[in-house]
Amino acid sequence: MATLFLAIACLCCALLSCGIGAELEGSQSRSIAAAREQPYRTSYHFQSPRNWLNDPNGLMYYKGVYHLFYQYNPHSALFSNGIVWAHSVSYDLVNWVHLNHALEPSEPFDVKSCWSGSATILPGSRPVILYTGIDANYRQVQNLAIPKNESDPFLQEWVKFSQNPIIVPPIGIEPDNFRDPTTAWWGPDGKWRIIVGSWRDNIGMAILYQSDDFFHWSKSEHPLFTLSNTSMWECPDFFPVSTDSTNGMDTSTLNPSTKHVMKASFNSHDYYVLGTYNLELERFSPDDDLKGASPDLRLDYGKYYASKSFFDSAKNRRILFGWVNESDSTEDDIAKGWSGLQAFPREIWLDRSGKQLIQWPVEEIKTLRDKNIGVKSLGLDGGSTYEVSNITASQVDVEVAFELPKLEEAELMDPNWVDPQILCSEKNASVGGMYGPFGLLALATKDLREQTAIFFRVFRGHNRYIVLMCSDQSRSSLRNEIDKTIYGAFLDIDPQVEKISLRTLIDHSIIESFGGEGKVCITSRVYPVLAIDEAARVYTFNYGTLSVRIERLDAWSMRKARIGPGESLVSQCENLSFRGSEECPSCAASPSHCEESASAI
Ligand code: DQQ
Repeated sequence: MATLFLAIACLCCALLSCGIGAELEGSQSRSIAAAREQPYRTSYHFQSPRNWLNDPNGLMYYKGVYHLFYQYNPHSALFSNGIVWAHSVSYDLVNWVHLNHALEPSEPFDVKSCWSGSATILPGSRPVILYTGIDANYRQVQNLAIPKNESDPFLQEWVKFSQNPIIVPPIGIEPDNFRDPTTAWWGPDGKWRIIVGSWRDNIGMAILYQSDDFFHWSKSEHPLFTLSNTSMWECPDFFPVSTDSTNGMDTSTLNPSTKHVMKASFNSHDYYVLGTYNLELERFSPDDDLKGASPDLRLDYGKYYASKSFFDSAKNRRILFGWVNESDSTEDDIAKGWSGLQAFPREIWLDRSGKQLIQWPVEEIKTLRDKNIGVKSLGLDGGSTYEVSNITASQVDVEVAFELPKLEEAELMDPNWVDPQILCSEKNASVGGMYGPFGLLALATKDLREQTAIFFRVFRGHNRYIVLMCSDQSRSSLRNEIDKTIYGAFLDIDPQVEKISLRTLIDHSIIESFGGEGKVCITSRVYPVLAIDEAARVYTFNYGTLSVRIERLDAWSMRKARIGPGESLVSQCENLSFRGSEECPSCAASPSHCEESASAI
């Protein structure tokens, strides 16, 4: 532990002695001016200071520190060759410090780019990274990197294995359809296994590899999973979830109380299926069909891609990160000077039904909660809105639960309404129904000319009620030239026994919504022209003819997370209570790589 504290102290001193802290803080007026020039930068969602960002990579918890690596273009706000693994560290998944890039294109096996991959912590607490290199011939090959110094909890320097690549595209697979190795899992037979995403003859697949030593890998006879009529399977993730608790499990856990999740990113979405993994037979048997279409389970029904999970051994939970792209134009991204952010980290576990996953923002988000507004038992008549006032509506965490007193009067479900996204578009927020639309209007102007409606509708089906959840961006901005797709999903709850709950994280240009206590997640990106900063408002609304009741509503103004190169790890540590009796380090030395740390990003 002493080594850890010394290492932390070194890094803090590096940051502090560079004087970056002062530069970051700036004067209040400067930051207000910056906010006006950059109304879409987020306050508590992870972003890099500038340029292009995409997939989260190599997530891990190591020696008291969370590591987020991510795809990053150091030269532009757009994607191009030369992608690196940028690297940030955190004590709490909320506040982050940017470090030097962990991997940059440099060798024949990754000279064009260092693409996505994963971290595995080998026995003896030894972290390794597997990543896809784009080689000199634009082939996608799998490479290995190890930390230069395992005693550094920040894992600042990485060494590429001299015998890379360790896996090349197999016969029959095009060299540009072979990427994104997963975290490895270890079997009782002493073998490591990974999957690599691929595609051939219109079939997406997770190709399985095995190894005795992590260096030599052999391809299994058959892929672990295939799916016809999809695009390339990117960023697969394969992990166990517990059937009898909400605790997370190490990726290698396999016992009778386990189900496995197979997740892949394709057709612009993150789909998953639950199933049973038989290690001896190397078979994954899904509980349901995955079709790559609307009835499939998705981690998020909005804008969310290339997600990756990891097991957090500190808190026995599994955590998910996902990339949220822009919805504006390339020209806008160049003008903003940046593109892309990470969704707020979510804890992920199996629902009691065993039929789907639940996701919820990690509990550490509560450290950012500031002023609270609470409302109890409020009736919302048809056609009414209610403003949640006296909060920072551009930067807020809202939880609300609705009761429907006369469910039997809900309108009838048409059996032809099978696609929830189409239904949300046809019955958007301006189309009145009986029960619904009701929900929240986020990033709205006072006259509601700009608004993003996150709402529900409830229908009466044959022998059950059907709840639809939508996120309607069609009026999110007075600007036209941005993607305003309306998203939607069916929410598997019974409104006779459960309240219809919604939690929404609003952060300037991102709106992350969790319906039914995390059963459905919908993330959207919006670019209001007027509903920015202090001018933004948040309302609850009910445009159905039947009244609904807000059982409770809580909204918290959110503080800004400390994300940047100049943040002091010492002060971050001091603000945390989860470290219990452990003392925070004191500043002792100033390491030589100080300037590099500051200039890397
Ligand atoms: N992004 C990476 C690839 C991956 C894709 C390149 C998914 O490795 O397949 O930046 O967004």
